[in-house]
Order: sequence, then structure tokens, then C-alpha cells
Amino acid sequence: MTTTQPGADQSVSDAVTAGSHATESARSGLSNLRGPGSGEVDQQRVATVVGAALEGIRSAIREHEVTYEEFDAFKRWLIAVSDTGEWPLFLDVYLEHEVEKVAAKRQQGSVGTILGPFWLDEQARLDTPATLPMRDDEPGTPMILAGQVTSTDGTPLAGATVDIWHTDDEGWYSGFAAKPPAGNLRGVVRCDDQGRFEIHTRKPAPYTIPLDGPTGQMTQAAGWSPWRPAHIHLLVAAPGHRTLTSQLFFTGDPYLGNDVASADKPELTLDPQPTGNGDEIRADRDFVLERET
Ligand code: MBD
Ligand code: FE
Repeated sequence: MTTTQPGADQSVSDAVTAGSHATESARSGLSNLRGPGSGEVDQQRVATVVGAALEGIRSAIREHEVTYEEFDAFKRWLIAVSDTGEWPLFLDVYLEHEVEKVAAKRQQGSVGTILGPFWLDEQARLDTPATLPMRDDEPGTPMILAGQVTSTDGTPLAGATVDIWHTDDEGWYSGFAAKPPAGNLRGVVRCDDQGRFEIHTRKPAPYTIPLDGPTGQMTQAAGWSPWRPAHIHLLVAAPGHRTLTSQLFFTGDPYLGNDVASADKPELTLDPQPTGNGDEIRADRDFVLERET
């Protein structure tokens, strides 16, 4: 698999473009975000978790009398997931939500959800009120997202940042699709001394996972919807506090409750209202961060 600059080649498929960039991002960026881990391997933990995962697959084979033809198709499918770089996509769509719910059991503060495969490090750093980097003629409804970041005890968090990324009006992520320029509709916004932020952007569109790659093809082969409701990704951070990973959705979205990534939650739905300035809309949302112990 060769990696290319985002947007540099139109010849490869959408799945390979998105997949290869998500694989590179996962390889290089995520340890920054979630920490390196201890590196220790506990034999009992491996035996328990890997053993249970394998037994889940073996029991599906027994129960549904899987044939050699199906076993060979499964092998080819797994190889295609590697060849297209879709491991981050497949894992984040079909498994991350369970890991997130396990983590959430021990968390306080605002409700979060999964990170997904399309976060990028080192995006534009902006001061509030901020307009995300966008094209001169960026399509879509102008939207303001505003709010305040506080600690669980109510203290406003000066120095908080809101890292935000979302698709354009056609459902494409910059950095992972050929069309939007690098950095489009991504930024890290620094809040004011009261932890307040105001971000000017465009309302994102619903998103379908690439249909020309193995994850999308498996999804469609099963008759499942490949769509995610329109969403805005966020990492809300402040000194001394656990970084909140979240997403925000929109009331009335046809894919709410049928998210292929099972990441939507009722607490995360926005209901933006017209501001009276052209077709601009505005949504207000505060975030509460848990102090790091
Ligand atoms: C996305 O845009 C996304 O947010 C997730 C979690 C999975 C696939 C595509
Ligand atoms: Fe997303």
C-alpha cells in the first residue's frame, strides 16, 4: 500500500484513499492522544480476552455450519481489509462503541462517544470566536456552535481547547477524501478566560462509509445501512482534566438511531435555530470535564 498526499490522486478508489490515510493516522497519531500504554502483556488477560473473541467466532461457525466456501471468502475479506487500509474504519465502525461504553462506566462529566478513524493531529490553532478553515465558496448552511467548558465543580476552564472536525456539505472529510483541501473544516479552538467558545462553520452532511471497500461491501452484503447521521467530532481538553471525546448530531436526521457506527446517543443531539442572519443557524452546547486524579 502506498500512501499519497491527501487529494494528490484521483485514480485510486475512495476506500483506498480514506483507508490508507486512516491507517497512517492510526500508526502515528493516536498514541499522542490516548497515551502509549504500559507495553506489558498479561498472559491471563490475553488468554481471557483473545480466547473469548476466538470462541465467539468458533461458536458462530458451529451454530451456523459455516462452509469452506464461506471460510475462504472470510480470508479474502480480511486480506482486503489490510490491502485497502480499512482496519481503522472497520474497527471503529463495528467495535469502538463497545470499548467506549466500557470506558464511560468509570467517567464523569459530559457524555462522550467514539473517536472514529478521521481525527488528525496538528490542525489550525484558532482563538475564539473562530471560523474553521474553509474554501471561499464552502457549500452548506452556515452554522455557529457555541458554549462553555467547565469542570465538574462548575469552575469555568480558562485554557480549554475544542478540537473540532467534520465533513463538508457532501459528506467528505479533508485529509481522507480527494475533494476537500487539507485542513478544511478542522481546527483547534482556544476558549476565552471563561472557557467560552464560538465556532463558525458549515453544517455537516450525513456520511456513508466507502462502498467500494471491504467494510462497506460487507455492510451492504448483510443488508445493513452504511450511513452515519451527520455529526461533528470534538475533543474538549483543559489542563488537569480528562480530554472528552465526543460527537454532536442533529435533531431530525434520518439516520439517527440507525448509525452504522452505533455512536449516536440521545444526549448528543443538537437542535440549531436560525440566527436571522441569512440562512445561518446556531447551536449552544456546554461541556463538563472531569478532573484528572
Ligand atoms: C466516521 O465519520 C466516523 O465518525 C466513524 C466513527 C466511523 C466511520 C466514519
Ligand atoms: Fe465521523
